[in-house]
Parts: sequence; structure tokens; C-alpha cells
Amino acid sequence: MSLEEAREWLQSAAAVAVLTGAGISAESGVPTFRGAGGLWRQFRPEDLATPEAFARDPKLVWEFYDCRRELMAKAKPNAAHRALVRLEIQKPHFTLITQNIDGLHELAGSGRVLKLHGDIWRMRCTSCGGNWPDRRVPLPKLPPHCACKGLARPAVVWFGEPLPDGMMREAEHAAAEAQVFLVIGTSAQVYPAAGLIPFAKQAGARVIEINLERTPFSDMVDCALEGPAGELLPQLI
Ligand code: BV8
Ligand code: ZN
Repeated sequence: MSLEEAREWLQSAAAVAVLTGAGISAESGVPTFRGAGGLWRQFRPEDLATPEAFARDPKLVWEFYDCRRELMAKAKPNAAHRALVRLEIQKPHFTLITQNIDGLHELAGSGRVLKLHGDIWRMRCTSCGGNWPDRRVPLPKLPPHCACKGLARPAVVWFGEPLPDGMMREAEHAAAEAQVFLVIGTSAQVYPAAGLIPFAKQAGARVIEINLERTPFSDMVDCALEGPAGELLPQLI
């Protein structure tokens, strides 16, 4: 299936849903999880992004997030983020579902963003449950605390933790309604997010994948476009 055909599908679709991963922010200088630079010191991100790691050493986990906040604060949305803003304007029914916590979709101007795995620019209190925005870079003191003196944690979803209530239901609804489901820059290995891809396919959507390389679903999708999202997405939209 060619890019031209994929463009025609997208142009004729009224309902579109999009799933993005770290790959869409790579060209903005945000390291991906599995790509080069994904390794933080000698830790695998999966080892630090867990409630167990936080219980063991909250300061170490905060150093990990403070380092990523510094990187993400310098990052600007790229042509792929901007193309999705244009697509949202064009489509009567549009939902952007992201695994990214970097906030670059909103910064680009995307309105309807389902942040499956939370937001690195918000904090949550481990004792009173408060949740507030915090964009200080670097954080003055690690670990940060809440006004109630409780220990604060990043308002993100860690491995082994459920996604925010209703988030997957909204995402599945958008995937089921979509005539075209775009999958951009994800290795599709983390669940339940990756499950949305076969889910959309089974619901009848045409699935278009953009990735630098093949993924576990490249054989199943209707069109697998190999290349950088910042180059291919503007051609598609
Ligand atoms: C849960 C936030 C249950 C924190 C993240 C079923 C099967 C197997 C395992 C499981 C399963 N169900 C659940 C699990 C366990 C686990 C899981 O999936 N483990 C994996 C590792 C096997 N899932 C969970 O734990 C989930 N929770 O299941 O809870 C539950 C229910 C009730 C009660 C209690 C518990 C929670 C998962 C969320 C974890 N949090 N992030 C943080 O960021 O610090 S996940 C995090 O990793 C990201 O958000 C993202 O989801 C994932 C990284 O994947 P990608 O974004 O795809 O990035 P990656 O680097 O892997 O790939 C980049 C891709 O881009 C590559 O393909 C590359 O080629 C491409 N690329 C690079 N440059 C470009 C490009 N493409 C285009 N253009 C470019 N320029
Ligand atoms: Zn508190």
C-alpha cells in the first residue's frame, strides 16, 4: 500500500483516531525508550518507572524524572506534532491518544489529547492525593513534597499501575469509531496501549503505521510506512 493511497483514505475519512509513542518526539530531541540514548545511567526505564522503585529510592526516581524534565523542557514540537494539529482541524471526529508524557502535543496546539500514561509536568501527593502542575526545571529539592508535607510523585502511570479511570474506555471508543487509525512512532510493546492497534483493525478501521522500522503489528496493518514521522506525516496530511 503506498503513501498516496494512505493519503486518500485519510482525506476521505470523517472519523480519525491516532496513537503516538516516543518516536514522534524523537525529532524534537526527546530520547525514546528503546532507541539510542534510552538507557538512563545503567538503568532500564522500566526499572525506574515502577511503584516498587519509588518505594525503594524516591530520590533516585526523582533524579530520573528531573533529568527527563530538563530534556523535555528544551524540546519543541516538530513537523509531525504540527501535522496532527492540522488533521484535528480538518476532521469532524478526531481523537489523539498518546503514550507520551512530554506534553509536546498540547504545546503544538492539539486539543483533544488522551494522555494514557499521564503528564511529566504534573505532580501527585502520595498522602493527600492532591494533583497539581509543576514546570520548574530543575526541581529545587529532590524529592519534592506537597503542601501537606506528603511525598510528591510524578503524575504518570508506572508499570504495574492501572491507567486513569475511563481512559482506555475513551480510547477504545475512539478506535472503534475511526475509519482510519494512525499509529505513529511506537514499538507497540507496552499494554494496554498497544492493544488498541489490533482493536481498531478488528473494529474495521484502516490502520496506517509510521515508524523508522517494522513493529510487531507491521504485518497486520493496512499500510506500514517506514521513515521519520517528521517527514512522512506532513506528506500524508
Ligand atoms: C497495567 C509512563 C494492570 C512513565 C509508561 C500484556 C502483555 C504483556 C505485558 C503486560 C500486559 N498487560 C500489562 C502488562 C505489563 C506492562 C507492560 O506492557 N509491560 C511491557 C514492558 C511488556 N503494562 C503495564 O504495567 C501497564 N499497567 O497493565 O496495569 C493493572 C490493572 C489493574 C490494577 C493493577 C495493574 C502500564 C503501562 C504504562 C507504563 N508507563 N510511561 C514514564 O514514561 O516514565 S510506558 C512508556 O514506555 C511509554 O509511555 C510508552 O508506552 C512505552 C515506550 O514505548 P514507545 O513510546 O513505543 O517508545 P519506544 O522507545 O519503545 O519505541 C519508539 C518507537 O519509535 C520505535 O519503534 C522506533 O523505531 C520509533 N521511532 C524512533 N524515531 C522515530 C520513530 N518512528 C518514527 N519517526 C521517528 N523519528
Ligand atoms: Zn498532599
